[in-house]
Amino acid sequence: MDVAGKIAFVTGGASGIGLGIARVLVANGARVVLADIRQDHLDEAGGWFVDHGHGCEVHTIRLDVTDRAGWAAAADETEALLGPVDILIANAGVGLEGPLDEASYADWDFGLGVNLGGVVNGLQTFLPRMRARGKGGHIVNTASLAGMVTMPSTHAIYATGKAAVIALSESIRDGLAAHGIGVSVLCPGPIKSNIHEAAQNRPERFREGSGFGESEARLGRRQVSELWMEPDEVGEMVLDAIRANKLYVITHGEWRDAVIARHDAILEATPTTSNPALIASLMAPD
Ligand code: NAI
Ligand code: GGE
Repeated sequence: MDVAGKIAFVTGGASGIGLGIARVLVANGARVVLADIRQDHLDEAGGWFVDHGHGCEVHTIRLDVTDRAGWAAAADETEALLGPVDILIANAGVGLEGPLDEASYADWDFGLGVNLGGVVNGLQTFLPRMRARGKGGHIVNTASLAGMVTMPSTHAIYATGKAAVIALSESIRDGLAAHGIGVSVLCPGPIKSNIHEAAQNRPERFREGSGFGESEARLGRRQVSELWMEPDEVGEMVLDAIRANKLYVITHGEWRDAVIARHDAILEATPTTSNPALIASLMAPD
């Protein structure tokens, strides 16, 4: 599908990759809602579009992607102001990391709640609306290369959520294709962004008992490297994936050997023997 004249809803749209995607969509004729938990990011990003003559094409909504009632309200607000959503970019995420031994339930709930739950809530909110309208659409979920390769234990929560976003995106594709809705999963390597601000993006209820305080404070002092990719370049890759309904968007080649190593190990452990009747036996009767 093309994006000109379409309505896009971008979570985490007020910073980094989400903002890069939003800029590219607007430059190509879409109207965009930036949905984000951070009011400071929303004000700055909204101001940028006004300054660049696109104030009318962009609307900002404060949304915590773990808040299901908030999702319904944001979808209603979007429909009332701009019209029904054609493109969902479920991109909001947090780069939490820390020693596995220190991880508490608050850290697991925060990491999986935002990075996986945010994508689930987006799908549950917008799929029925897209379906009822019957005009198709496209869903882009932001995962990470960290969901494709074997990660160190400091990133267990992050990798768990991102691998799940990849599996979710892969498995919904056939069911959504039947309704003319495309699906892409974005797996970036390092991109210039504010991902180091995880501590500032942690909703109040996930703060008590966190074991990641020290790691999050250290991450907060990390500098963005000039080596990392510009978010607008990611936006162009996402635009191409929406237009051609490409499943995987992988921004970097640096982890190619790690992808091969993981898939080789999986194949190595997979028997070559099989009983053709076995898979058919799993089908439930009508
Ligand atoms: P970012 O921090 O610059 O942007 C993320 C935006 O999401 C922020 O504006 C933040 O306020 C918002 N956000 C955080 N929690 C939220 C919540 N509960 N509800 C609504 N909005 C929320 O970071 P970046 O890097 O642009 O991250 C976007 C996505 O890209 C994330 O899912 C991240 O895991 C993923 N990613 C980032 C990579 C990178 O190198 N920057 C690489 C691979 C994946
Ligand atoms: C740029 O900063 C980050 C971060 O702090 C956490 C996660 C990520 C980027 C990304 O999702 C990717 C980078 O490609 O995840 C990795 C983080 C560390 C090592 C390897 C990663 O992916 C293969």
